[in-house]
Amino acid sequence: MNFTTSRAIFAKTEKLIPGGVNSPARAFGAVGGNPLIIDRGAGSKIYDADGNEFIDYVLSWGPLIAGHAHPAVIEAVGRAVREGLGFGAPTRGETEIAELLIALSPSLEKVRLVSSGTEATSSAIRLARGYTGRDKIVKFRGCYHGHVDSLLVAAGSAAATFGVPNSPGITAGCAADTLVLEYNDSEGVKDAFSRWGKEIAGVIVEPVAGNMGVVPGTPEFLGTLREATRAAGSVLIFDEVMSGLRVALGSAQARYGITPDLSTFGKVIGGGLPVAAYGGKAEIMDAVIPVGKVFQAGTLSGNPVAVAAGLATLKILAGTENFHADLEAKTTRLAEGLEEAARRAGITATAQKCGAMFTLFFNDPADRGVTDWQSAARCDEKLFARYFWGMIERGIYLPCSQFEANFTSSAHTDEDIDRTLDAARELFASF
Ligand code: HOZ
Repeated sequence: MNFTTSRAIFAKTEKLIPGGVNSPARAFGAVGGNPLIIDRGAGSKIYDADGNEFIDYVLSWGPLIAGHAHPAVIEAVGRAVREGLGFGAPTRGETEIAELLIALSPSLEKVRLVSSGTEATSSAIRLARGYTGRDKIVKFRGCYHGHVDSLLVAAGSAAATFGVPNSPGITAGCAADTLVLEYNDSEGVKDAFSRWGKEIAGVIVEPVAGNMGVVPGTPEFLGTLREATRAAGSVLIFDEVMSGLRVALGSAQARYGITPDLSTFGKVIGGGLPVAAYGGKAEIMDAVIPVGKVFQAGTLSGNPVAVAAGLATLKILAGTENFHADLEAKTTRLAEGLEEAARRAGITATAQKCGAMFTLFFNDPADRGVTDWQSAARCDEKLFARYFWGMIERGIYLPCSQFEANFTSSAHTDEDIDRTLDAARELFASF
């Protein structure tokens, strides 16, 4: 495959933008080489600056659950653009998307739109503190909640990929009220609550972790969080930026049957444009300004063009029979097929999935799968890098880190899955 044009453009970009990327997850830091410059996408495929075609399992890091440039989404965005790019005033679309999101999500009584997952999680944390009048927040090692100062401690995603557990620039004071516990460790949760329960404002957790690769929370762990927070009067926050509307129409909270007090959304609810949200119990949400005193604002919050993309996407999900069941079946065939291809070649790998997200972990043979950050960190990243580039050479575009989730869309066909599995079989046989 020829990457000459991508290389030339990236060489220039590197001089203009730190690392040549506007977000570190895209930097190919863990796999080496240069990121490809992507020109366009259609359905399940993307095309780079050299004209190479790839089946895409990044999907803009999750939002494109209906594939690239879905006609209904493009039509809705085009219509919105022609009516004006933004007003800084309420619009009909905001009412419609709030109504639909609340109808689909078991825990939502009220919701506030923002523009990024980071804004959603930082607002939810502030709200939990403002509502309870307490300071401490619990997070879990390997979970990532955007680049919120107080949560960028023992974080997953690019922070894990680049080995930056705590970023310079975050004051000790800012992170002092963040308690870091181990994911899927119910005893650790019980212990922390027995010591500090009455000081804990909230617990934030990815119910299906996607930022150390896909590591589903166990029902027992998530149930323990629900019980412990309820007993202590703390706010349970499900960060569903990645899992929201993807692992089920009602998100992870419906799949697990556990109702958090607050939830954050992003990615799928924007359909590829910048929409995110936080919401939950009306009593807590009414602590937000202008009803309450907890401040949060944004010029682009609820932008009509972005909302049009999100709303069109939600209507596809809600209006297509068996949307999630079909997508999950496709994802299962792919994930299990990749694991089987590795096994046949004598390579230890475990495919973990939930709904339409999965990760093939090149895990330590001594571990029974990946259940927390420790077992994720023991994976063979060098082998992952060979897998990544081998798949690129075969026309398959994967997330460029062992610690990220792969995503599927309704645009991925059975033929796409077959081609991906054929590529993996050929590649693993060559190792
Ligand atoms: N939240 C994304 C993956 N964990 C990162 C997206 C990006 O940086 O582009």
